[in-house]
Amino acid sequence: MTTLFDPIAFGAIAAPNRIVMAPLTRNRSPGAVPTELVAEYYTQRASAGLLISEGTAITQQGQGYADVPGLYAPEQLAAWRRVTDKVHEAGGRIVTQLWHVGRISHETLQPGGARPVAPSAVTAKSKTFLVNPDGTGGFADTSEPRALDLGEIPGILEDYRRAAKAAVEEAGFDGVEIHAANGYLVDQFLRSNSNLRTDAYGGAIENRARFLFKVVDAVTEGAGKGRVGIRLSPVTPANDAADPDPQPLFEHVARGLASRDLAFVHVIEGSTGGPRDYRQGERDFDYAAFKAAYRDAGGKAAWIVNNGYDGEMAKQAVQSGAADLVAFGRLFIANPDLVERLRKGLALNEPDRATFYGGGAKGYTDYPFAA
Ligand code: 8OZ
Repeated sequence: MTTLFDPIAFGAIAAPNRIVMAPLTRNRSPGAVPTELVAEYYTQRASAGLLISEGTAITQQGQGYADVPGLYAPEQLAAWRRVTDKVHEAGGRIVTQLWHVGRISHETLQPGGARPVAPSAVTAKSKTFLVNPDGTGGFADTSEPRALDLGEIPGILEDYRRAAKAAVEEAGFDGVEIHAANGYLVDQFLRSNSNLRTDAYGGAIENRARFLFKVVDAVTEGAGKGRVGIRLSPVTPANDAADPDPQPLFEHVARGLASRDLAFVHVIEGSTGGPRDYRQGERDFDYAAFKAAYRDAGGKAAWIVNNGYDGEMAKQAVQSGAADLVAFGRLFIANPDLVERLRKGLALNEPDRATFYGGGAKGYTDYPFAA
């Protein structure tokens, strides 16, 4: 019987266990450059089977929140190299999450104060987080986006390819995860409420999924085969993502991904950070059918599940074969040694919400290891 603590190899990655640290936005990289504290934070968690970095902007246009790190300037890549070197010295593995927020941004974060870009000029009913010049932080409505011209799409795909290549070759990551979840740019193309395009990227499911597949191909060209994963959230309402019937949309996505040589597919079940039984439209989403669509089409990637798992649920998911690995978010914020705690059945530290976003060491690198 396969357990949560058994090793697994997928693509170019060999993990000593099936416990993954989920990507977690922490807003502790002023000027988009990760600090030494960021390196310490990830290194503390290096016993995870795989670390997935917080969402990291592929370009300044892809930035949507204050103090989120990037992959588009030499000093950002050099700083990430210090992070990945420390993680590797500690025996860990780390991929970075490639992030373009699309319309979930604010003019003050964009190059030249421009409007954020999106599939269509539809403002999200969502907030972003900004830091004021006096250092205080606050939530702000997302700005009205402008629709991407058809002719601009190759440039965005090139941004993905370049960031993926730099992430592996310069920043030293073991691979990359494409952020295609939670209402950001790739998800905005998928959903009928944010994609009103009438060209080859809008309308029918096949068209709305086109951008995602092109991003996967560009990122694979940049990072190399076996070094690319993707994160999807079929039903989440995060950032105003909505679709009347996600099942056929995501089964189409699953079939298209099957032929693309991914290392892993990472699925958020339910509402991100919220109820697992959340649904969009008339019917419950069938996650087993979604996975079967991928496997039946020949997909070989490792299957990572996420959202509200505790140790028991995770053990069950791996033992039953429902998943190959399980990603934990909040539990990893509060427990740097989560693997050991789950293995030994030790008590868990409680995460402190007040220090999730922004700040320094408090609530970041000061959670205690088990005695
Ligand atoms: C929480 C706060 C800001 C961003 C996501 C990257 O939902 C995020 C995010 C989460 O994927």
